[in-house]
Amino acid sequence: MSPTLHFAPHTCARVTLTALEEIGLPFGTHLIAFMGGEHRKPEFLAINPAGKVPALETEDGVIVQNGAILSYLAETHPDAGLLPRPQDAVGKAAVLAELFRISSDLHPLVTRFVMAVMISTDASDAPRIRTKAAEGLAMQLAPLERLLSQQPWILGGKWSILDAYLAWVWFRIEGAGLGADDYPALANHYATASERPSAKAALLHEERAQEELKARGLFFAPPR
Ligand SMILES: N[C@@H](CCC(=O)N[C@@H](CS)C(=O)NCC(=O)O)C(=O)O
Repeated sequence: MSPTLHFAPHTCARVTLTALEEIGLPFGTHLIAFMGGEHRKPEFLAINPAGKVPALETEDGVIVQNGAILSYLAETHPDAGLLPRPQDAVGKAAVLAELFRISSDLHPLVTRFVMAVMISTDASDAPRIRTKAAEGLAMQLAPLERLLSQQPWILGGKWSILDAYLAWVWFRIEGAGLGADDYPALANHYATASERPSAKAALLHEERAQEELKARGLFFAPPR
């Protein structure tokens, strides 16, 4: 059975799309139209009760959470080179630390920075939420900027799916107005990561999805 990815364009599901493209085996996609409220409909909640993409249906069941999906795919496709697989506890922890740095520290800040209106019931709070998120981002991005000015990829000399995750983070925050001037290494990392064939293929899935959304009158271009 080929896996099926439930996804929406511009979202963090892009990271899983990139991972599946990197593996290179057939997979299906199912577009979740946020503007149509499909992420809150019973059909999708039966797949992911949290109402979030990505959700990957596999022969082993449904896997949710980017970090878990990426670990699962790296484990089940060891030759795809998604993540290194050190055998020692410290090595494993080091890879997990980078994964959690992006998924637990950076990713929630992206939501606050890009879509501050989703964080409070009072829309007038949005500028303060965004300012605070920008502070948090500056704190989190500084060490990554230093790291990537010394090495091409997060884990050293070799690309990993963590680079695709960071590239998505950059895509969202830079598109939503975070100034790139202080982050030349991050901007360069994004440009290089975007050249990878799997990254281009993931964007093609998104483009097709956007066309479908337009045809259904459900197109939405969020602040990236
Ligand atoms: N921690 C989750 C976050 C997933 C997430 O927040 N997905 C967003 C798109 S980037 C979503 O589906 N949002 C819809 C919602 O929360 O209602 C993961 O890494 O998979």
